[in-house]
Amino acid sequence: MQKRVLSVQDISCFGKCSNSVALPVISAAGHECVILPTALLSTHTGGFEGYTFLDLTEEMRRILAHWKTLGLRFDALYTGYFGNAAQLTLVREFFAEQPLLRLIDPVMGDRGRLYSIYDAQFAGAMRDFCRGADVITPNVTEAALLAERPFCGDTYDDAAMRSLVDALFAMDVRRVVLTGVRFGAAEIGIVAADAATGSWECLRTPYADTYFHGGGDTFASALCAGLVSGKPFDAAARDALDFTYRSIRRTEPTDTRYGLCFEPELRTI
Ligand code: PXL
Repeated sequence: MQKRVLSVQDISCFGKCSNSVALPVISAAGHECVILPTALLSTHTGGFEGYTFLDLTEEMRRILAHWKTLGLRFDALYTGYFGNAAQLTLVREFFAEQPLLRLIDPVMGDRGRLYSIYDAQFAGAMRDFCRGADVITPNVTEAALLAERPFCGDTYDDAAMRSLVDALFAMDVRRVVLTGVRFGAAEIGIVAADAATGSWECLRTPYADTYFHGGGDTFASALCAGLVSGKPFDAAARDALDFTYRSIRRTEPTDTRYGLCFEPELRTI
């Protein structure tokens, strides 16, 4: 039977991220991707002046109430950018009883800074929301926020990285994929760790020396697609990283706010 994924994140009309990435990537893997939009923006908030922002909390409430009457079921819940903390509670309560794969990309910030609409209180609410997740995919900024530690840059020695991941496991999370980890001057990549098996994989790609917007969303969507396809965790993480890297290689670095050129890679997913 075809698998059904629910993607809960915003729609940013311009600047490929969130649902604009989740829909094609998850669909290309052969799965149905249903969206529950958290907000509607003219662009993402990463570098465009004067973006519009329509909060959809009340509409989410109405949509979920309708779905309840239909008894809809999903195989996976994949969440990203939320409009506010109340939305976290809404989604948590709705899915409290459903046995499904929970992949949470705790989107809150990057390069040591919170995105413009969030504050420390939201980070606390996201910490609660992550409890019980099968997989979380924080970048190093988000990992520090979740673990309530100061941001110490994107280069970690092995002991510091293990201590950070252990702090995330203590939030009752089964698997952590730490993204945007620098491995020396020439490489960047991820750490994929599983609390139950103790597996710990550092996966690397060449560092492009440019920050491309939407890389985290491309990675998390591809990881979600792979896990729903039944790939083992490490293989799904490796393939998602490769997909993201290939998309970055195709992206013209003229304006990195415009997102990744992932479309030509969709057939490889
Ligand atoms: O890529 C994460 C993201 C998603 N959605 C919106 C954003 C960002 C990051 O800036 O602004 C609206």
